[in-house]
Amino acid sequence: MPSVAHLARPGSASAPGDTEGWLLAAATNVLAANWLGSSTVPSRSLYPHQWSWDSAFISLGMRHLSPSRARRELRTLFTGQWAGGRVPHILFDLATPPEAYFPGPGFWQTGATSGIVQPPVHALAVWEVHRADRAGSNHAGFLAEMYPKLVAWHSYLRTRRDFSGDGLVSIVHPWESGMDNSPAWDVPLSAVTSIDPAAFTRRDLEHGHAADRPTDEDYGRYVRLATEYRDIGYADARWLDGENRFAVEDPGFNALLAASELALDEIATELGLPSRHAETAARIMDALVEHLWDAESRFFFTRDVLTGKLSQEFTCTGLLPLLLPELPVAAELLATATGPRFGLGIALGVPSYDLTAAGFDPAKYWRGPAWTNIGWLVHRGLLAHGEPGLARRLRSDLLDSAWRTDFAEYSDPVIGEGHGARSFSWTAALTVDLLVSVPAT
Ligand code: 2M8
Repeated sequence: MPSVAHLARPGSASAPGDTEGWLLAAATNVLAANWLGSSTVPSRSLYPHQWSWDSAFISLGMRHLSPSRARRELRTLFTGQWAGGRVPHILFDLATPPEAYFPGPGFWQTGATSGIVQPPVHALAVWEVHRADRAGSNHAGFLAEMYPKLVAWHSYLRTRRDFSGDGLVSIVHPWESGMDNSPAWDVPLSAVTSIDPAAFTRRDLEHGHAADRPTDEDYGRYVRLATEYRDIGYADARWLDGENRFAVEDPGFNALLAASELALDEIATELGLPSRHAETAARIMDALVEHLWDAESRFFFTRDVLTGKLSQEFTCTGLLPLLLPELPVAAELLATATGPRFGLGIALGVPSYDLTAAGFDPAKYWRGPAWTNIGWLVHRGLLAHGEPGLARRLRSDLLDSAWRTDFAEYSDPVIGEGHGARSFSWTAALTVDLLVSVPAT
């Protein structure tokens, strides 16, 4: 285990009975053990490379322990940025054996990255990392370095991925949502022909329980989509031509883009630059409400761009617009969040799927379990909408879960049992942030 001495916060040594101090030290240990030298792996076993949105969440916790390392995490990720602004969802550690993860660099054929993306949490992370250590960040020229990269990243999404023309970004693969196996993708994915599972070797099953992971048939569809996208050279303009396509507007992805535009506005102002980012954020929010909000269900659904249809599945991505402080339907969305479908205030964390749905499964990947990153985002949304009591309860659940499950990748929202990888980086990092950022009253 690498030494964590240099990551310890001053005054954070735990005393007898100091459970939060103990938890902070344990989370710090996880982050130290998962550090590769210039970035952090989500998990040593299951995910041995750098993942895009994981790194953003990791930096949000790391900023309290070592702001320079948090900056390094984000800067490393952006070394994988493509010329057109795209930030790939994986930056491969080429020293890791190719058989450690599938699909690896040999599959994507782009050098050291994948070709798809993940939700744009990065500007928000860059801004928070900067705020944690303004002097060090200014000295390192962090904001000035990151701002044009972030602008190019958002511009790629907003110009190349607005397939409907309605001002919303589409994802071309379930993996792009970060919520891979969500029931929200079942209908659009059913139009995709699965590749014969014998044609590739799943590495995820070597580490996770097969019953908790996506089925072979769905995995074959993931591989089919990635192959199709790769084979047109990742050319978004050509994506809607042809068969075996997936193009979906995801409320969580777009809400994070809007929240990140608000962060870009703060960054531009700090740099003394003119900014239109707040207007852009407002336009994305308006498009979310106009096209993905269902007033009768009081929920944001995903929209299949190929059929124009809204999904009817209540999945946690529909809660993420709560991140937007000006959201005009926040009260209605909060009513859904605290109702029987998500049980906020009663459930342990934020369930990834409707507790009342026939297909709810508390252990299956993104089909029911609670994930710390979603809990952290909803916690932020609750604070933005004047719900400190609910936020406090959620914070306490998230910390409790991290403690009991050894920083599990995800957990059962009913009985609290941990699932997936343990010593999972974003669980540890966001635990640090919850411990340090919000007073435990
Ligand atoms: C999971 O996704 C990867 C593919 O990107 C996988 O299943 O192999 C998701 O939970 C995703 O949100 C996460 O970023 C990634 C690494 O933690 O794992």
